[in-house]
Amino acid sequence: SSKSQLPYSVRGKSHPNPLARRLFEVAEAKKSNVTVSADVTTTKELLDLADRLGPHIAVIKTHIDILSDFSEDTITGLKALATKHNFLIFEDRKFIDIGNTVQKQYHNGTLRISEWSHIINCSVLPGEGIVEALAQTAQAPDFPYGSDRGLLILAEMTSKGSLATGAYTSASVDYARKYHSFVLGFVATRALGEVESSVAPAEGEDFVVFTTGVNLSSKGDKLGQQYQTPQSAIGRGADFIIAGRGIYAAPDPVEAAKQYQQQGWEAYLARVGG
Ligand code: BMP
Repeated sequence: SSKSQLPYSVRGKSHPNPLARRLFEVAEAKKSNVTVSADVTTTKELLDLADRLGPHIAVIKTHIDILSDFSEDTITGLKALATKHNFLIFEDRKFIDIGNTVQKQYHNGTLRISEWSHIINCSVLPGEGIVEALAQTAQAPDFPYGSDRGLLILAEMTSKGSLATGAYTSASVDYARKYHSFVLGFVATRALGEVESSVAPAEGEDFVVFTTGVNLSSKGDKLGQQYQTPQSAIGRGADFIIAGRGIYAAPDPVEAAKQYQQQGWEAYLARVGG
């Protein structure tokens, strides 16, 4: 956004969304814009990774449905570590269905995502109703988790041949603007300020950009993933960089997390001129 030249501390103070304020505060306090994509398959590995990497990350991104042993202990453990290390939790569930279904997938259900995940995301393939439905659930007067929840719209994807382009990406911006009290921003490969939208921006609009597919040592994988470096992602407008295998599959994940933290932070400082 046009705000991307401003320090997180400034954006955090003026942001209308309480969770965005918290996100920027966490980044500033820990000097980290790293989200680790903790794509491991057991609760023990997940909690162990979260505890070891916790000091170096702003957000942990989960795919909770790849755990072979998801239970109450997963939720309790994750929540405790988020408090211990002051990071936020982002369940990368990519909701993509009619409003009535996603409300049930988000709130209650087997995975109880609304109970423990600060940030969720969705595709706008189904149209505006998906965003409306998730916002309605999280903003209902009897929603138990208050204003501590927010949505990222999956506006682009990093995989080869992605169809999340053009009119799809424009609609992502439209719905983000229309539901800006619940939408924190985007998962995208760049800032989307220039994307054509049929909805006018609110005054002071400041969407947060999370960029996946960040890796320091690889260009991609054999299944179509395409990587860029922290410098490249932040130069293109990422506010938070998301790295998975680059960190958790490194010989020493803690050292790798520190490296992404340092490079991500230096690229951010260079961008804001600090
Ligand atoms: P890795 O850094 O190991 O390639 O992992 C990338 C992570 O980001 C995965 O969890 C994947 O599901 C997610 N992701 C992605 O790679 N590209 C996208 O466009 C959107 C994603 O959520």
